[in-house]
Amino acid sequence: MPVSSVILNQRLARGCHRIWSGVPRQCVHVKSASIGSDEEQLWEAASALPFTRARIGSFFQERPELKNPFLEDALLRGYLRRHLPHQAVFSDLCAFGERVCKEVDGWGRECEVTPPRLVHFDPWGRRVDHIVTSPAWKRMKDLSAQEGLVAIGYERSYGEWSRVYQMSKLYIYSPSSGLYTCPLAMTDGAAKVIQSLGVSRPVEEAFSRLTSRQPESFWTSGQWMTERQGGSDVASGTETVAVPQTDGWYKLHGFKWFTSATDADMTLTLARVQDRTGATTPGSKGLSLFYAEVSRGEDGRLRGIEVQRLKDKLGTRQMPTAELLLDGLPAHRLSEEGRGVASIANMLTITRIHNSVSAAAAMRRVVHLARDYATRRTAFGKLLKDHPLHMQTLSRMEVESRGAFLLMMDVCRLLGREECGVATQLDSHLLRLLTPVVKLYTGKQAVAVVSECLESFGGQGYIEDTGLPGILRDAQVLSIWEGTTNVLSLDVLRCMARSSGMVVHAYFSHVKSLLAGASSVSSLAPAVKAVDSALSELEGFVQAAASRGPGYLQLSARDLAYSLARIYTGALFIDHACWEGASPSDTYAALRWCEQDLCPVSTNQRRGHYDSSTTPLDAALVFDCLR
Ligand code: UCC
Repeated sequence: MPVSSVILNQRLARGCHRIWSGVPRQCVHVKSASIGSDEEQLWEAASALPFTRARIGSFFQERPELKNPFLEDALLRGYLRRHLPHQAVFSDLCAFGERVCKEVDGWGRECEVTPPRLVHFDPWGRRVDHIVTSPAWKRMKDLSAQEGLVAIGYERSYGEWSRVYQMSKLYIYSPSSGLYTCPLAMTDGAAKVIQSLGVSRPVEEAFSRLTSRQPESFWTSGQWMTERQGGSDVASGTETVAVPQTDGWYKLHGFKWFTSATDADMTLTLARVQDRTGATTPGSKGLSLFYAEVSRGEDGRLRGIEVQRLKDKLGTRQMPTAELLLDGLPAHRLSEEGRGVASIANMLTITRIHNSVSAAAAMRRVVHLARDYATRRTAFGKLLKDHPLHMQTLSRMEVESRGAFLLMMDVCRLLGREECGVATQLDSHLLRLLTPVVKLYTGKQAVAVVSECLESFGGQGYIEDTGLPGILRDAQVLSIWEGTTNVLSLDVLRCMARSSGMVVHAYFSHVKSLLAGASSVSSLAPAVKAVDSALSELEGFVQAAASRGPGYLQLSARDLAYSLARIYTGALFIDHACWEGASPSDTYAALRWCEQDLCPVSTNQRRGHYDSSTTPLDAALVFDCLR
């Protein structure tokens, strides 16, 4: 190659610094072809440059570092300092946070890259239906027992604050858990159902295993509710029948369309008891709640279960989700006949709260990583943290994450009070109303915040082995399972109607009492004013809507639930910022939260969104046949 070409290549190499890796390959070719000393000197000079030969340059972006999630979370520590100032709790959470970032987070990644698989047959053709999970998934089970991730809620060592302690631990753990929080949510829910129905034979042993700290005896539970006809409309969608046996047990026959974490040791499930003629009662009144163990016979086959296939999902790939044929599964009836939905409702309350913990935790995790990345990544001549627009974006996400945390923790507080027998009627009403509210609101927030946050890593946020895309995929399920946003919005209406409005009365009086405590804090005045006026609007809406038809209320259900969430969270922000140990960040976050439209249900009412004339227009728009 002529010397002039070499020089040209060098210029190209300089000009395309960092972006064009084609140049070095040509330089390699030059070296092998060089014969004269001039050319060798040129080669020496060229190889001192970046991107010469087959090099890829000297610049490598530093990865965001996961630090101890307990120590990094000022709001979590502040909240616990305020409500649960026990040295033992702080030491445990700090040690666990260290374990999560140093050890467990890697296992979570292992779960993601080694998803479960189903082995239907053994090498000799016998049906075995083995769900093979990764070693990391199994380690998660042992860790869950050792760390008391379910047990803490039942040991109640910290009385009414035990749930807050347990959920703080799960909040630290969740984003690194490889979705092991899903079986833990159902395990906790099953323990709660058993406890509320009475811990007696034959579920005594199951209860002690579900709440055990011993890895060798710890069990997880499934929650098999969803059938082909629908996951939401459980009352009419459940076809599984329970055939009574002479020993008092039942055999279940049916098909469960989504069963999560199917490697569980036991399950709670719904079925319709058959009478002597084989008939069953339709609807909700025909459903009973059953307990079944997942076990194998001497032939190695699952007793009464065939695993049809594993689901191919957008996210939660770390965890097996299966279709199951129940073909004579031995089961014990836990509820009275026909009280299945009411009896499993406790499980739904627990899993919905766990869902909110995971949602708040996902937001916290991405903001934590983005914050760290902003101190490492330089663009346009300075670190990301020195770009005001970038920091504005991160601070908005920080406010959302804090809001999700405060709302979620308050529901955990209420749950703890109820379980320890210290809940007032107001607390119980609030817990019933806020459980669907926190689940639906934080589930949606998580998808938005995680999606937004991936942008703050640039293209790296879209690269699979950074682990970041998996967080978004897993967040997407949070607004779907355990009741979609609309189903839960309707649950809000249902509990308002069933309590004859008591749940909203409790809501209004609690928010007012939180605001009253802040009336003299001038720095929070704009926030207090915003929440106060949104609350008046909401009260006005609820009073007026009562005289409208059910169709009107139904159309408002989603906005109503959002309003309940935003106003209540605003009051929690204010309350937390008033605490004597609060920081200026707490005040600033409260002010920011309260700047948004806190009462979208009034806003959209004024726009006529719930008027009956709007419904045909909405439908015509969707089908594009507006005239
Ligand atoms: O299984 C699934 C995936 C498992 C994965 C777990 C992940 C956990 C999170 C992990 C975090 C990482 S997903 C399953 C998803 N399916 C659902 O969530 C069901 C969604 N549908 C509903 O929630 C519906 O609203 C139904 C099924 C509850 C509605 O059924 P009914 O029969 O129409 O219900 P009714 O008639 O309204 O209520 C029947 C009884 C009433 O009690 P009584 O008879 O005493 O008046 C209600 O008060 O049940 C009571 N009840 C409730 N109680 C109904 N809902 C509730 C509730 N939410 N809380 C308390």
